[in-house]
Amino acid sequence: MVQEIKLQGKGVCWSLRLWSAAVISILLLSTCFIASCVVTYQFTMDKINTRLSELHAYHSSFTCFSEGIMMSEKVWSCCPEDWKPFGSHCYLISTVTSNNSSSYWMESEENCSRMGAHLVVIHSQEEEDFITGILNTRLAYFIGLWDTGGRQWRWVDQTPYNESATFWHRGEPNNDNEQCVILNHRWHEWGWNDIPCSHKQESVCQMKKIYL
Ligand code: MMA
Ligand code: CA
Repeated sequence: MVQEIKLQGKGVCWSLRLWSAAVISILLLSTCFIASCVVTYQFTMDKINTRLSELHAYHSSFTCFSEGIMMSEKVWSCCPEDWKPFGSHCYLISTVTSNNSSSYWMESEENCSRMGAHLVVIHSQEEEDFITGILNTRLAYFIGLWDTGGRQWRWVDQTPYNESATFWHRGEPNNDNEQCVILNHRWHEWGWNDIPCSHKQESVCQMKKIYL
């Protein structure tokens, strides 16, 4: 009888130790988990805030859209107010105000860049279709493509000019003295045309979305 009680006492002692070890481990693990959440959150917020304050110099408010279907992959993408979102970019139709310029194309690019953007760069049929869908068929718009000389076409964001993703009108480009490019509607079709940089045209600006 006495022996039995002793054995029971030892058992209680061991299970108590095991339980304490388990509780302490769980507490330690949850502390680590919470700490890593706090650090990750702080790091992400710092990155977003830096990008937002950079852009707040040009834009006072933004519109954000939720992307992704599953809760786990849900992100917010933002464009400055009045800019239109498509893919990973935001787009704005813009006009320069000056009345006398030797290069309205250059002025248009500078105007975009004052907003933290650049003249639009087009790399796919989908992007071409989205952009032409927001334009007025009676107007013409500068894009971020120019001839550095001798028909060497270059995009303003330095991405490579890919001949197989170009949307020139039939017969264009047609003139070595026309070193800037517009998007316009001709013969019921949107397309690109080289024109003199000194012509005054509307323009399309583009910038990367901000992801939250
Ligand atoms: C014509 C055609 C174009 C050229 C513009 C210049 C109206 O279109 O020749 O290729 O760029 O003129 O204004
Ligand atoms: Ca032309």
